[in-house]
Amino acid sequence: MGSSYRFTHAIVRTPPSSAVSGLRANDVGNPDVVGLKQHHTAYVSALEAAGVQITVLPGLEEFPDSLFVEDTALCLPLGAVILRPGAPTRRGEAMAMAEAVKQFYPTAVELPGEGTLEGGDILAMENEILIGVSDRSTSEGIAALAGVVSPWGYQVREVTTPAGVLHFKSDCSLLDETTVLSTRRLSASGCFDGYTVIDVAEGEEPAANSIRVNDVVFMPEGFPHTSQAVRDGGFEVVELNNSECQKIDGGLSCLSLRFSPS
Ligand code: CIR
Repeated sequence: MGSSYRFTHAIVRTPPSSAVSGLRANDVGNPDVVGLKQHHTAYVSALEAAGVQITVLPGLEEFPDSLFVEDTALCLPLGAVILRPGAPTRRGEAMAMAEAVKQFYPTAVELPGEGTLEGGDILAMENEILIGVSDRSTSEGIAALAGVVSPWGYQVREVTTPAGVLHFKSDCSLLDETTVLSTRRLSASGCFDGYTVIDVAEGEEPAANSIRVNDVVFMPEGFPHTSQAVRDGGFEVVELNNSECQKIDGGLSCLSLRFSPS
């Protein structure tokens, strides 16, 4: 138990200066790169303090969104899969990540077929993996992943991402084996029936993208009602400033690949 949130290692990528041109659904202004890098440094320190050994890769200037490493690979205890991002400008990021992943998983496989799949749509629980179809991830990509992870003991369940939401995990996070944090617009679909759901407060939707790492839940700063609800659920919460990342639709989960190879 706990394999879905107990991590020994993580891979991150320093934000490139080109992140000012990162993809975004709504333009609320460019991120401040100095602030983005400071927040990233604090994020890395926080993961280290939670007991994770971090590999920091250099930013890729030719890929403005390359700091969002979560979208490029899925690393489970028994194996890793190099994904195929649905955003055409992000395709090359996955191949750039393969080399780093293979240091930990020598037999990492590339997602078979032609479907697309971004890690932001993948919520890996203990025995099942929920994957949201989105503008970035297709049913074909999800079916291909299901075939790869089945021998590793996981069942994949295809679910839907709310309209207008970038990724499935933009709206939810795993808190422990049986508990998720979710926006109401997502949990209303019934996809978490059987799990305990802690609701994100109305108007605090970006707080849904939090991460449980070992004994801590990392949450973005500025969402007091939701962070209190998570604390009231018995979890230790550490808040991190993610304001610049949010301008290019990035949450805390996107910034790392977290894993424990067995
Ligand atoms: C993108 O649109 O692809 C980036 N600007 C944000 C990616 C966020 N990744 C994630 O939620 N896993």
